[in-house]
Amino acid sequence: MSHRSIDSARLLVRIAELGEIGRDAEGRLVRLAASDTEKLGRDRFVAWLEDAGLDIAVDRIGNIFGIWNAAGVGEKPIMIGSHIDTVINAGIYDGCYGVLSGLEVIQTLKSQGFEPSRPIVVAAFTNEEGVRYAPDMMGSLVYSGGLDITTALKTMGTDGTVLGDELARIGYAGPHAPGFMTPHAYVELHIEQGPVLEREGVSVGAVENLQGISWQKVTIDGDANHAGTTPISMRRDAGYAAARVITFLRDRAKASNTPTVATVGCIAFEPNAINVIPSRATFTVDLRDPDEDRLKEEETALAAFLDLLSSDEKVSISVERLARFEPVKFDQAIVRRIEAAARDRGLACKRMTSGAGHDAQMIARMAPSAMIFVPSRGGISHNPKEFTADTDLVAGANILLDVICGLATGKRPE
Ligand code: HGY
Ligand code: MN
Ligand code: MN
Repeated sequence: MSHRSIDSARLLVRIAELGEIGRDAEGRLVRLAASDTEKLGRDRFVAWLEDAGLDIAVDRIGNIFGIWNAAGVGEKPIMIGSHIDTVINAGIYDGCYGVLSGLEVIQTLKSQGFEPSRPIVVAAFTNEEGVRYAPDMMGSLVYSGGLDITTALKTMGTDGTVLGDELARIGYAGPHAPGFMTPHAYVELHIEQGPVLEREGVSVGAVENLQGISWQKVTIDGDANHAGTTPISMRRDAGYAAARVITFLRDRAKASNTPTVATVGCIAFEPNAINVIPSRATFTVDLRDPDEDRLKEEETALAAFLDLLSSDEKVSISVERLARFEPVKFDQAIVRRIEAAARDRGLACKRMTSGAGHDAQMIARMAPSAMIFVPSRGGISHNPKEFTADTDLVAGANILLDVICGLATGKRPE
């Protein structure tokens, strides 16, 4: 059976080129949401959309859309999306692979004279990573009505900036109301960012659900005091208390025999001096579980431990919620299309749960959505060592092509 195929060279060249945009003095890839480096990435993506002859729209939260109004203008479009913002010292595939593959699919179909029954759109959502402005997946959350746009634009970043000001400063505070196009269907292609596909030698993941996410910021206040003269029994040591939380979370997750994961990714001490007992420790807690009840149990257990700790260590503890998303189930019909497309191409395919958060979990609030995964070498991501083989990148993009063809004609892929 002959299959359509994307222009693999064009896709791979663009992934590599975008992966070089936004590197800092140490060569690290850092394109935090609404930053100057992210603007460079946005500008490059918009230039590619223009080259492809697409209509371009930007909404008030800075989401960028390339629209192929081939038919059924104004009808619900088929949307392909992901993100081009990154974490700190990122790999080059997370998010960018899905956005550039969406553009590639549209350009391929246009060049092959394909006549879709409805518009096809590629989207780059703002602030998927949530590193500078919490919560993560913010642009797609606002787009799908999960967060009020005015509230989102007022979000204060970890650097004291305000998201709305930064979007205006980089020229991406667009005119369109978030949600101005309701997708007929949404498909996101993404690297797995985990070890499963590679370990099982499977080329394609048909992602049928995504785990719940809980982000909190914890502040522990004790007393600064002299590191040499203060007896252990007299200390109100915020640093030591924070360390007890970190080990509590790891020990609990490890002992749980469930998929529960817990991460303390950011931590800061005050006054942060070698010979001063920390008066304050501020850190983040990222809890995840595919089961909502278990995720709630983890949050309750943490709260109880913090209560115990505050009396044990004579410190005061406050908690701020940064993000909370329940587990999401994706659209079974689209998942079946992904499996059929892999089968038709003779590729092994496995149904999966996503451990990472993605824009698809937000767009699933407004349209049938699902995801396609391709293997990550060593399961590594959010790390410059992030890697997916070209053959897997191309295979995933061709699966996306087939799924979009099927959705755009209502029929199975050719
Ligand atoms: O946090 C996540 O899972 C995603 O990378 N934003
Ligand atoms: Mn991502
Ligand atoms: Mn990510």
